[in-house]
Amino acid sequence: MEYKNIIFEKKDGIGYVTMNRPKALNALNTEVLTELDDVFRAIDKDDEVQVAIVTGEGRSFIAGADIAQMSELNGTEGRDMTIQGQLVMELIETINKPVIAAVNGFALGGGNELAMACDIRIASEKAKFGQPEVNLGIIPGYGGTQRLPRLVGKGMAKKLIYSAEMIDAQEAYRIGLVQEVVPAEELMEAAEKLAADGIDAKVINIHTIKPLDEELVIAAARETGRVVTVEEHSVIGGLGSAVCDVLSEKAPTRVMKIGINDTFGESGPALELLKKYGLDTDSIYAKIKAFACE
Ligand code: CO8
Repeated sequence: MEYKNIIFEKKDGIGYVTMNRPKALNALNTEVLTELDDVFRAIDKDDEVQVAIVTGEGRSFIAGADIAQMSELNGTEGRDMTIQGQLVMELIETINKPVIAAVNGFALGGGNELAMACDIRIASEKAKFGQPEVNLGIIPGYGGTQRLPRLVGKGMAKKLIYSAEMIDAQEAYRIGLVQEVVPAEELMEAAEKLAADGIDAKVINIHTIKPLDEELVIAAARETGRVVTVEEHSVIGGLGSAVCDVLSEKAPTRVMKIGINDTFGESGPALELLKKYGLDTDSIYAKIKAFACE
């Protein structure tokens, strides 16, 4: 497919997806969503791409769904565009490769939702985040009502969604929406460094590490009969890949990532799963520590 609104390049194992509709602050219309769907399907299948980085051309990452287009849609078309957006976010979240959002500017509405569908978010100091949909009489319909609370907690997610407040990169970092803030001129370098760590780590089981969705975790646990936890922030490099590498060679099991709070909290589905399979948190934790020491 020939792209009009995005640029796709690959270099040294990294696939770069650059949103390229700067006059509309890279807003997502149905054509852009179709192109994103195509490019992420291609990335998923492309052996030359091990990690993807999404960023935006100009002063915006993505300023949301295209308001001009939305205002012209009838109810059925509006529903179709909502579902199309949801499917693109789900695709990004579940492809077989890590996806890093390098947020250069506005990440609003559907733009923040796309950033949240990525595995990791690095922000430029100039980035701004928000879910301003309520100002338009709609909701964060591309999955933001689900992904935002998972990242920042229910209370903070509701505060952001109800208020439509726009926050800066430091505040986004403080609440856990982004994992790193860097000066604007260092953004791509920082994202590339993270991507290169992922490539070096040769994470074999990234597909099974990626799912955060409880349903997927439960399904995979049923399939494998085993649960191994990996600390949330160590998907690329560090403890996560160490556990991955060791387990994939030494133990015939698949590795999953579960939010650390789910796993070690006093209740929750992950703990129930551990119990169900006769595993206790202490032994799992000891196992992870042992692998990390090797
Ligand atoms: N859609 C279409 N065009 C946009 C958008 C957008 N989301 N955002 C900005 N633009 C366009 C502007 O219309 C303007 O175009 P033009 O030059 O032709 O007039 C150009 O980009 C530059 O924008 P501004 O002049 O407004 O630039 P400012 O620096 O003054 O302001 C802002 C920048 C603050 C980002 C401002 O443009 C803004 O508030 N944009 C809208 C942000 C927003 O509300 N986003 C949420 C959209 S809704 C959404 O994402 C819903 C997703 C889920 C849908 C599911 C349905 C249930």
